Amino acid sequence: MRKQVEIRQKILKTNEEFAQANRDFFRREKLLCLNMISSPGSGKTTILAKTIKRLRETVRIGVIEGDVQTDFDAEKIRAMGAPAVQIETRGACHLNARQISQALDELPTDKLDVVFIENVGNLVCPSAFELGENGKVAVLSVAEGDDKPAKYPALFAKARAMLINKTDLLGPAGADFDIDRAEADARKVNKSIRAFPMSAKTGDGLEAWCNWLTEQVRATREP
Ligand SMILES: Nc1nc2c(ncn2[C@@H]2O[C@H](COP(=O)(O)OP(=O)(O)O)[C@@H](O)[C@H]2O)c(=O)[nH]1
Ligand SMILES: [Mg+2]
Repeated sequence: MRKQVEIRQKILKTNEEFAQANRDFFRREKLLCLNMISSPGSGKTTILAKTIKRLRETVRIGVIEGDVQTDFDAEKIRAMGAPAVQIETRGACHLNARQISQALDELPTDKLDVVFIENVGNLVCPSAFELGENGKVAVLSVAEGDDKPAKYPALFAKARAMLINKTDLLGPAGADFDIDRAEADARKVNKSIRAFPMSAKTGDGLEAWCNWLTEQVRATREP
């Protein structure tokens, strides 16, 4: 047991060294980096694709995609005209900072304002591994249930923003999700978290999220 604890500490220490190097890089380049974390299927890739389309003229976005297998998501991002690098973790349930450091070499970071990291779909492991990002963005969809912030507080405690996606599925014949409850539970562990209900499918709510993102870019460029 002690040995396992030692191995885990070593992994986290190595990860922190790479995370610090990434952090220094983002600070030097005045580049915003946001780490998106959610369960599989909540809509991260769709939200990113719609965000890229909407902000095409004003914010230059690049994406690092993390999945256990396939490069489907990087292809979807490239189809929107944005640069994307796919990391296949081959079984691992989260991205680590070394992988991000390598992926950054493949992105034209000098021509970007934001690097989004789409982490592997999982509400637990990714929030334990710092990647050197400026902030985390938690994504939920209304089909997952409004109790997730209460059940998985670690992610919501660290996130700058929470996106509540698929609001088009709300209604008597659809999903039963109390947005106020989800927000209130997230605020119990994080008073400053911003909540953005949205439907990436219909575009509803995307404007508020894109305005917030634009403001985050501005604050990173001119601190
Ligand atoms: N109804 C609805 N479906 C959505 C919405 N956003 C994404 N989806 C669908 O949900 C599925 C998973 O989306 P994806 O973006 O791949 O999720 P990811 O695994 O978090 O990247 C896809 O079939 C999307 O078309 C939404 O706002 N409303
Ligand atoms: Mg995806």
